Amino acid sequence: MNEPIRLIVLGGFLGSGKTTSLLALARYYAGLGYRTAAITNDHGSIGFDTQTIRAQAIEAREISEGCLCCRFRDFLYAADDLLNSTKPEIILAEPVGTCLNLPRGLLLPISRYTGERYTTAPLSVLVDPHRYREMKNGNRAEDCVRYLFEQQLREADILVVNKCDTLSDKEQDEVLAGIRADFPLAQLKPISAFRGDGMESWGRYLLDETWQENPQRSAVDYDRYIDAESSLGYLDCELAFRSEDELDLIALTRGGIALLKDRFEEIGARVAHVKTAGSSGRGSFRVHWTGLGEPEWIAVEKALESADCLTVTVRAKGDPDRIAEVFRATFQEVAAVQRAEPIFRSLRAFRPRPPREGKMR
Ligand SMILES: Nc1nc2c(ncn2[C@@H]2O[C@H](COP(=O)(O)OP(=O)(O)OP(=O)(O)O)[C@@H](O)[C@H]2O)c(=O)[nH]1
Ligand SMILES: [Mg+2]
Repeated sequence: MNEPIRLIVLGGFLGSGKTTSLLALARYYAGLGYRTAAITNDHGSIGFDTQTIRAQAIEAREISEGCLCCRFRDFLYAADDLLNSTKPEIILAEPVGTCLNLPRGLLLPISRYTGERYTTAPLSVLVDPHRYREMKNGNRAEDCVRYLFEQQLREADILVVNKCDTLSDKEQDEVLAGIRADFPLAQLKPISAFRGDGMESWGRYLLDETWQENPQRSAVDYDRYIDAESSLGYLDCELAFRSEDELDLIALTRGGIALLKDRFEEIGARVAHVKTAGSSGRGSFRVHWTGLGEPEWIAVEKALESADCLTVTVRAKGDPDRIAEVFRATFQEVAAVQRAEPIFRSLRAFRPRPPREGKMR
């Protein structure tokens, strides 16, 4: 009989760095000679993270329109499909950044029903230290979102404190001490997925067969979970531009994101993660903005699409219809500066379906 495949689940709030860490882990395991594949998860069907992961030549399957626990059967189909096609030794799975109840909703049924094919690694929950501080100070986050954030941390076997490259040694010590005091029974792994710091210690632990489950886990309050999930509006959009002159997509996107920041603030929409991918004759790029600090621009080697086009997903606390209205007006305005007209090939905004307790679909 074949060895069971190691299934590594990377949880954590929106923008905490799950996709970046998944790619860093895949690189680390490739260096050790393992074949890896990925399962991604999105409320929409635009597949932003899937494209990012496939661009690194990693085989990926995507579960859309619902979280991994609610789509458990689809998750198993996806894992089995990978198993039968690319035969990975390790599958790295990224649930949506609002997913809760991963130990009971995903890891337990995997062990119970498919233990001969898959062996689960300890649950990692990525933490953005700046979000942690924001949630702890509590002046921006409303209760239900803070509940979701903290409950995600309570579920973790390993709390992976990411983005340590953005902290001084003193700040890192303070954040780690705070997290250790709040969640004393989870393993703590500081990393920088960007720089690769801490990957060895975390990556090895994920392969360790002798790991201990965090005994601190408490039951999920589904009412608060549902409130949090539906309070975070979701938007995805694919847009192109009609223009007589040559378009400067980078300048247009820069203007669009800057204006969105102001407009979202005006309507009280609090950004958790805006992800943008663009492709033009002048090059391809991704822009991430987590609502903390400045948007981050990443140059991408491979054009995601040939024409001047943008893919945008937004997760922000606020009314999705208002968010969509503002989004549309913003891109009309910044396109007009270049005498261009946006063509919204698709634009959808909604409150994600409430997670359903104990229901497998
Ligand atoms: N400075 C720094 N930034 C990071 C690091 N890891 C991720 N980021 C940035 O954090 C932002 C969010 O990263 P993602 O990997 O997309 O986060 P995610 O958790 O997958 O986000 P969702 O899929 O929306 O939930 C991006 O701007 C990343 O470049 C890190 O180690 N250091
Ligand atoms: Mg992601």
